Amino acid sequence: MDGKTVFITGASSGFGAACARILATAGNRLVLTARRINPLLQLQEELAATADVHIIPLDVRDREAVQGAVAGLPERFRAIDILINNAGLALGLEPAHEVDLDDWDTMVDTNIKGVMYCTRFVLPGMVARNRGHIITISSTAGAWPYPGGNVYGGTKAFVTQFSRNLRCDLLGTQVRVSCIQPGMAETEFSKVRFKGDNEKSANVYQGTKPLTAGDIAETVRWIISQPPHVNINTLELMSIDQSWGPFAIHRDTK
Ligand code: NDP
Ligand code: 8X3
Repeated sequence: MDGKTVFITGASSGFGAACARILATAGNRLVLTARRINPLLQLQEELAATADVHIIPLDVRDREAVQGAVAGLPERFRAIDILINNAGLALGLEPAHEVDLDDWDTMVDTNIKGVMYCTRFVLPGMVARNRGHIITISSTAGAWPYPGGNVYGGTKAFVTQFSRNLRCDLLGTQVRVSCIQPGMAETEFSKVRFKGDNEKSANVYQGTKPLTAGDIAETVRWIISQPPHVNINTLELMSIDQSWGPFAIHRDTK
């Protein structure tokens, strides 16, 4: 896979930055987006020798900004072959009755609406060219419930089902749609979830060998490199140190 134009959301850290690094080795054109410009500038400089990199400061919650970013791409980046819908976050781990509603709004706006906007503005070009690949990062949290996962898991269930439904709409075209559902991976994810509390975020991974951003990028590369007639629909992966728990049972001890 080379000579492709790849548009990545959330490229300033974690999975998105790792995808940029792994896809930059093949002579591709990369459009890297996120809210923080400095990490994007650093990545652009780091990858300059291997890929043509265009960076855009972009908040995926802003529908007009997403539309403008896609419409305003320089000519050589305009024909997007691969959209990696990666930008996203979890905020908090409180039970539903204690949660900060602003956190729920932010997760819905980013993880659901951001994916909707990017997909909707990129997809018409892919359909017109009859080629393309949309890869969306969901989560095990979208398939398996856990305490405090409430809206985060709900947003990820949305993107998993959205990806499947896109496949239905795109049947008869050569546009592929894939959804990746990673389990625990060590990135800035937990620092964001726990709002900068480094101790809490370190505890998540303590004593384990979590997935890395590189593992997810390698998975993306594998999905992309399948022959054009092979569509990976959904792919779930976890660290060997993570598994499911038993059903929780409340016993009345009165
Ligand atoms: P990181 O926090 O390291 O990266 C998240 C990226 O999303 C950052 O680049 C951030 O950039 C970007 N982002 C967040 N909000 C916005 C926004 N409003 N507009 C644009 N970009 C935004 O975490 P990960 O790399 O781990 O997370 C990537 C994706 O993977 C997320 O969707 C996450 O839910 C999912 N995931 C993570 C798992 C994990 O355990 N780490 C497991 C399963 C799924 P910036 O702040 O500069 O805008
Ligand atoms: C991130 C994995 O288990 O923290 O999506 O929800 S988890």
